[in-house]
Formats: sequence, C-alpha cells, structure tokens
Amino acid sequence: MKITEIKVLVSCPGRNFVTLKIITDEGVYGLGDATVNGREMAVVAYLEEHLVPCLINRDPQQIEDIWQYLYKGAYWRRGPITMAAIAAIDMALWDIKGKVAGLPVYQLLGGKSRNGIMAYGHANGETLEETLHNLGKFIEQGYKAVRLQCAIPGLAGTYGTLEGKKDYFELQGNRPLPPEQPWSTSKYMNFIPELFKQAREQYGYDIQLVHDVHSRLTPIESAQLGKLLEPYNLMFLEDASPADNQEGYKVIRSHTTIPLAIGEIFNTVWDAKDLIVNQSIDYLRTAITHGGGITPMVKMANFADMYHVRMAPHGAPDLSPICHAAHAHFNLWVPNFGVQEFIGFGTEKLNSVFSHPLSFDNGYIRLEDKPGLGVEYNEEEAAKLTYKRSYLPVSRLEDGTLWYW
Ligand code: KDG
Ligand code: MG
Repeated sequence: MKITEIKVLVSCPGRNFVTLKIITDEGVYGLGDATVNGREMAVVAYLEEHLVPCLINRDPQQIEDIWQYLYKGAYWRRGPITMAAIAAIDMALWDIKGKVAGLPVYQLLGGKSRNGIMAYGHANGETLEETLHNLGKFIEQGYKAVRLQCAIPGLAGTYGTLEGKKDYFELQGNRPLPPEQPWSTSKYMNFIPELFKQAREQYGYDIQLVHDVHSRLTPIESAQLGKLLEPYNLMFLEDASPADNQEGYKVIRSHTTIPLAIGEIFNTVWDAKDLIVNQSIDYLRTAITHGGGITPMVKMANFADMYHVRMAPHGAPDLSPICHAAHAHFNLWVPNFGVQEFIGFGTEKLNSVFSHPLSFDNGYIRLEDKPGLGVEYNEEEAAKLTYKRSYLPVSRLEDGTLWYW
C-alpha cells in the first residue's frame, strides 16, 4: 500500500478548520485535524511545503516510523505548529489502518474500557443568576459534570463569556486585530467563590463542577483560590496558572487539595513531565490535534497513569469533529480516563462539512462503530466556505499591561 496524494483542506463552516486527507493507491483514505486556532495558515504551510513531500509513496501502515521520521527526523522538534501538522498525519494514518482492518480505531488501541464517555458541558453567563440558570438546564439534560464560567462584575468581558456573541470567531467580527478584554485578579478572586457557593446551595453536591482560570493567576494566587473553593468540592480547577515553569505547580499543590487540570496548550509529554512526576496535577488536558496525534497520546496516557493522572482531553469548538472523534476512540480505550470537555455537535453548517459517529445520551458521549475514525468530510461543501483570518482575544490589566488571555 502506498500514499499517492495528500490534500490540505481549509474551510470555514462557522470557524476555520484545517483538514488533512491522505489518499492511497488502494482508494482507502484517512482524515486528520490540523487546526491551531488563530494560526491556521502556519500549519498549512508547514504541511504543504515540508511534510507532504516526505510522505508520497510511503507505506501508510508504518504509523510509528512515520511519526518518528517527522518528529526526530526534522531536528526542529516540538511546538504547536509542528505537532499539529504531525498530529493530522498520525490521525489520518490511524483512520486508514482502521479502515483496512475493518475496525474502529479504539479496537486497534486495545478495545473498550467503558461503555460511555462522561462529558462536561459549559454553563456560561453574563450574571451569576444566568450562569446558575444554565447549570440547571445542563443538569436537566442529564450532564454529570458542568463547567461554570461567569462575567466578572465590573469587568467588560472575560474568558468564557462572549458579550452576547456565540463564539470567538463571531466576537472577532470585522475587526482587523485581536479583540481586547480587561482583567483584574482582585475583582475575579472576590467573585468566583460566591458563584460556586450559590451553585452548591441551589443544586447540591451530586453534580460535578469544573472551572477554567485560563492561566490568569500566579501560583500563589491559584493556591489562594484553590483554598477558597475547597468547600465546594470541584472536580478540578483548570489552567490555574501558566506552567511554562512546571515547578510553579509545586507551590499550588503545597497549599490546597483542590484537584488540578492542565495541558490544552501542551504539545509533547515534555511539557507535562515534571507536573506528572511531581504529582502536581490530577488531569492532563492535551488534545490529540495539539499533542502530535494518537501515537504520542497513548504513550503520554500510559506514563501519566503511573502517577495517578487521568486524561481529560481539551474539547473546545476550535478542534474539528475529526479530533473529537479521535478523542472518543481514545477515551473509550484509555484506562486512566477522567472526563471529556464537550460543546455539543455543532451547527448545521459544520455538520454539512463533517459527518461524525458521535451522539450524546444522558451525560455520556456515545460512538457508533465504524471502521477507522468514522468521520466523513464533504469537500464540495467545504470549498464553498472560505477561510477568514480570525484571532483569539488578548487580555490587559486595567492599567493597560498585557496579561495572559
Ligand atoms: O483556542 C483556544 C480555546 O480552545 C480555549 O480558550 C478554550 O480554554 C479553553 C477550554 O478549556 O475549552
Ligand atoms: Mg481551558
């Protein structure tokens, strides 16, 4: 079997996605997601100019050797652009292997470890009341876990709230540059514990709760927040602080027992190695698209398992349905599964381009058994929806200092 053609497909069914299609001489093809939100075209150039020429005429069944060739063989290892490009190739090769074997990818990984994939939804709100009302709606739909994000009184716009827009792509609108949002650590710290206090008073302790700090606190501030939230028994606090310096998490850990999750911007196991070995975290949130594909994620998960760290892949809407399907296969297999972030099944426009094997039932994601990853990509529809440059917002402190968004 040989790879004869590779297409790098860019489309905007509501937001930008980069999709890779690897076609073989036997007519079997595989799909992969290469989307890095706000930096999409950098991955396109990396794939088209540097990786695709290395793959033509290769045997698509040699997944491990191809991965090593593109990672070690490049000399320039790691980084989000490189690893998203390699991830898309890796996903597409697993898709092909599954189709050739006539088996869903989770079977190739070792088979099912569970029947359903527990998912958490996003209850957002412009006010505390609206956020709690939305939490109630998620509980009614059967969710077992929900993330709470709320606008901070006195701050115009923050992470997780969108000033009435449906996503960051819409928030960008026709602005030529990234939207800017203000940040105040003290206003945030004074407000968030009240959100969780009222959530527990209104809905009790059966529902699991999550909160994403989006890396806006220093380690000691994260420790303070963790202590304030301890009575409300969160499933985890996500991205409490940036972990560019992994040692920082020792500070958080030494002060609070709140479970910690991190990893959505990690690209290799080296971004998490000290966090895992020091047992400074409880959940690793790396996405298959941003972590170099299924091949390294399996290794990462096995390594994390030795230190009681569970996998909770990033599930934001800027990952394409191909990545969400890859997560579903991975999650069905992975022994140390935690939870899957889940934002629903997309709009009609999105579904006109991607058809996927996923469904949601009473708090769990289900996966229909199809060979490979089970996703189809409608190239004709996709071609009608052209790429439009879009950025994520940036944050500034109230005095204008640039801060983590
Ligand atoms: O592209 C960035 C988003 O995916 C990110 O801001 C979403 O933090 C996020 C999450 O937890 O879903
Ligand atoms: Mg996050």
